[in-house]
Amino acid sequence: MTQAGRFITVEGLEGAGKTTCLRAIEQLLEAAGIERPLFTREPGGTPFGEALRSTLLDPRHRGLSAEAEALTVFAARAEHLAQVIHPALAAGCWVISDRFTDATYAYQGGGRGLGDDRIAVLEEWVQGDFAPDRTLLLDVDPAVGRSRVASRGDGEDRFEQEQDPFFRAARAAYARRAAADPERFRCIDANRTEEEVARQAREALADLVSGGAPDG
Ligand code: T5A
Repeated sequence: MTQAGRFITVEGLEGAGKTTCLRAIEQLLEAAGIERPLFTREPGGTPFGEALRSTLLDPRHRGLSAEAEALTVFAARAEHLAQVIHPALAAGCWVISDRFTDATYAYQGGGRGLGDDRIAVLEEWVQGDFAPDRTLLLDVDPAVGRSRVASRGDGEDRFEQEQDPFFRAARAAYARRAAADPERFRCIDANRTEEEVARQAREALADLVSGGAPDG
């Protein structure tokens, strides 16, 4: 049996509920008979990428320059693409990533104020015109997301220590990306209950899944 691999990304601010959404996607793919989906994340996804992730999230690096941050996420992404994403897609697997390049436009482009143009240079350099087939954007009020993260009670990483203006700018950058590419993006109201977010996630992928089950 063969199947066409698809690349799905899930985006949103902290506490948007990406974990819930990823569980719903896993169940959806299983029910549709899509075999061997690969779930991965950014920054991360490879030993090198996970090491960079730990460094990026470490609160001791508070004040890291926006440029260093952007270059680091793209270094991790280059390795993720070469070692994991491209090989899996070539083997016909679906790849589902918890964050990808839209997060760089949101956090470094918007939140840190680097702007889209400099991110676009790195994007072109690292990935050419490669892009997700579908991106689920979990749009959450930053205050709602942050209160969810706080109630988890496991401490704050370097990004979670940022303040409201940072998250508002990141949310606005995500919204601009989604508005500019409605073919790829599906916006999910992540202020709703976990069940409702899961339902919206399933709906957002229904067309791809129905066209992506194994043939033959
Ligand atoms: N980053 C990443 C960049 O700056 N640039 C980049 O290019 C990339 C790729 C990664 C950080 O790196 C930055 C962005 C990030 O700050 P991360 O851990 O991947 O960090 O991202 P976080 O957003 O911090 O992950 P979280 O785990 O905090 O968010 P989730 O996954 O969206 O939230 P989740 O599902 O764990 O839920 C959080 C809590 O809320 C509850 C859950 O039970 C949980 O307790 N919850 C809900 N409660 C009520 N209603 C709902 N609908 C709920 N959904 C979840």
